[in-house]
Amino acid sequence: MNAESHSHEHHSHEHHSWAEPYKIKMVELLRMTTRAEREQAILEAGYNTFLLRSEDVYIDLLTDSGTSAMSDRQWAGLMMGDEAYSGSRNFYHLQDAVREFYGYKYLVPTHQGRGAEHIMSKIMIKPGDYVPGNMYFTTTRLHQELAGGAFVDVIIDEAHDPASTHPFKGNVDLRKMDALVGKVGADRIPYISLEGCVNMAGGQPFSMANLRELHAFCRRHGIPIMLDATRTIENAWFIRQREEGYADKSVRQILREICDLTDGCTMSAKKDLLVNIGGFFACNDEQLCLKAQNMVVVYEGLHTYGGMAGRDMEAMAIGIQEAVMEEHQSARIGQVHYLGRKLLDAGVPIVRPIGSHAVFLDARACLPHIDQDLYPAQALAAQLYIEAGIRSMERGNVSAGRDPATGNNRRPNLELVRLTLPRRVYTQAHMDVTAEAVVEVYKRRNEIRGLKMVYEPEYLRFFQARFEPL
Ligand code: P71
Repeated sequence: MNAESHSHEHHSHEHHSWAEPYKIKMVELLRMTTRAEREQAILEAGYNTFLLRSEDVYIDLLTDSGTSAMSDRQWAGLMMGDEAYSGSRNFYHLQDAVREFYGYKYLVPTHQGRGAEHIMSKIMIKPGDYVPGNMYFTTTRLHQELAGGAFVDVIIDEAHDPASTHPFKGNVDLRKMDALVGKVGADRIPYISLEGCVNMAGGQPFSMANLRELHAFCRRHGIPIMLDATRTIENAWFIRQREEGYADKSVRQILREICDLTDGCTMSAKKDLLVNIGGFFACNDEQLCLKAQNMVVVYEGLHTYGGMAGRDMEAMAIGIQEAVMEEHQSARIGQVHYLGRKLLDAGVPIVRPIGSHAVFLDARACLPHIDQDLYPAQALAAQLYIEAGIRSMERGNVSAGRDPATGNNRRPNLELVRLTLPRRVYTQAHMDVTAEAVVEVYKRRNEIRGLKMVYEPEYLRFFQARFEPL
């Protein structure tokens, strides 16, 4: 099955437009800069796009995390915030929405995704445990390691190949799971962490068929499946588009079907759920919930707010309802694919198939003359900023960090620059400008040089590392 086959794409265009199902009520003015100003700004930022001031950015494609536009209904929800320390009505609204749309019985709110990961890792992982996952995510793996666990990658090989057009590159390789159970024993595997629209693989979904197989395998071995639900609604949309038997099911139904095959989740609500801040842990097991509730009061806040304001929980409850709307997902992912197709048509190497939340430039293919330890993706992201004031994010050797055993850079196969689209924020003309800028940088790729890392923090180095040009 080819996910990008032409007949398929024409079909979806003929039957429903993916134009925006909203209109614009308020705008935020952007500041334009000169090339000289941008050269100075990136120099001061140590060639790290995380260290730029947002006022120096024209089109901000750093992340889709907390950067989406809330609707008028969500803003109205903010005014209904119940800021009581305990038992806020907004908590109960959120719990009802999570029960209705995700199906998990128990909800423990947290300030954002990594807060939930911290709590889940602490209550579920014992030192010496192994935690399989369909590719690492930076914060997820760090919390697993800090709890004494070791992450084990069990995603299919295709996910590590930017050119593979497998329609479900987020799938788990059951042979890798079986080998891990054979090697360490199921009792040293506290859970498998399953991510939808796998971020580090390029926003690649898993299939329902794969999840069903994984579910059967895990039941046999008594291993819980903990979902990283951050972009699961987007994953549900891909299942509807690509998987046999799902064209007539709603995103909402598919989401429930996914969650019903899992035991709980962590959530960064800053993505799918259309809010600027928030997250949660959810599960079906009462004992596990009690442990999470007890841990959340140590690190986040009381178990009915977990670091969020009441108003944030209300905006999230409303965001869940908007996120499962078909026309929302179709416009959201449609816009990502519009940008991706422009770059493919121009011959720029990107991760295929085009994913959910971003277009990922293949920096290794763009800049084969730069060794990976001179950080080609970091250099490419800096050049894109200088070219047009567009901010992107390195997702390669800097993000992957060092192997704790050897101390060497991990040198991942995927050396990528992520152009991430906030939801409901930018226009088609912004996509055109972005594509033109990427093509300009690509044309002069042979002149781009690598970078030397001159400051390296201990944890999650990509956020604060500084570089100098060679
Ligand atoms: C993204 C982010 C934000 C981020 C985090 C770390 C490095 C760079 C950027 C956050 C996620 C995520 C998944 C799948 C958990 C988190 C943590 N993504 N799981 O993509 O994508 O959530 O940021 O709310 O703490 O830019 P959190």
